[in-house]
Amino acid sequence: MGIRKFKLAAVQIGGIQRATPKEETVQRLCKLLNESADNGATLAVFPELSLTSFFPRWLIEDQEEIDSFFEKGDISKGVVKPLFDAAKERGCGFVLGYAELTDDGHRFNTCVLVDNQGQVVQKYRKAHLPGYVEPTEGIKWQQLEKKYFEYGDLGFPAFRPNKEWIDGIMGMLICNDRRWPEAWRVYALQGMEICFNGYNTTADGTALFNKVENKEVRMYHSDLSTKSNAYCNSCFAVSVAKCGVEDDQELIAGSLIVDPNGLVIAQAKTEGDEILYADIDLDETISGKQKMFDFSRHRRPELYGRLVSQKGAIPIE
Ligand code: CDT
Repeated sequence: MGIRKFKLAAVQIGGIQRATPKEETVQRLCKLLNESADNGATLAVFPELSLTSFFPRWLIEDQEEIDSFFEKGDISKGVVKPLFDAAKERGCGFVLGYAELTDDGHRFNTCVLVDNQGQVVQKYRKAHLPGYVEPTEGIKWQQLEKKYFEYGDLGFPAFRPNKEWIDGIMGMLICNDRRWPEAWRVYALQGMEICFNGYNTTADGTALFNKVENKEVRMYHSDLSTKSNAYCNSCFAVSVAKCGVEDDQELIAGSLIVDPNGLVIAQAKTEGDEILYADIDLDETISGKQKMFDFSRHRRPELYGRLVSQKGAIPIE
């Protein structure tokens, strides 16, 4: 029988510089996983692109250089193996974001959930890719995720990990996905009780996105997305940042763990490596799912057709 109550560690990490060897970064992650386990955590959640700098900020033309940011084939082998070994040795699973290059040449912004036996339980590939395919002229930092990655092709598959470990229904999102309520709802319609989301969100969005999107507003949007979607889907939500100054560009921090009422259980205070802990009881999701958000009694799918039949807004005349 698995557990419904467990200690979770949200492992915020400070910037990873382009020049840092991956082996060094993996050692840093191992140390943080070991510290999480020392403090009783059963699961440690790392952010999006936890092995490298956030390379979509640059226009890189050299294919070998692009490839150096990706992990090819089986993620449990190669440079990340020490983290898998640590998970098994310490009985502490993890969620890890990385750039995936498949054996047949496809590229995704991916994360995996690895259990306490060091086994990959589930993979998720980012569905909502922000930014552009082509660089924007006249700005210092690009957002070229649409150039380097393909759209995730796995949908939003909720999953139960190894039932000898945590007995709950989980889902994963990556960064920009957290801003799209549809993604959360598709998971919630599969009974999701906890959602993991890693992010790399640049602090200054005023040049490329919206002139009000300074660091403070971006932090607010990040919190708001996590809290509101946790509440409306009656699930725990764990949003974890790669943050601080990375290759001269600032990323927001503010990692947080939210309960099914949308209330913050823990939030990061620093802009660097910091582990947040929360005692999760998955049964706390039950009341919301049986009352306010009892989908089977209250949802009106017959009125929601536009959600799937239409992509962009079509303003009325
Ligand atoms: N990495 C990532 O997805 N970043 C985006 C920045 C786009 S700005 C709205 C994010 O949604 O945080």
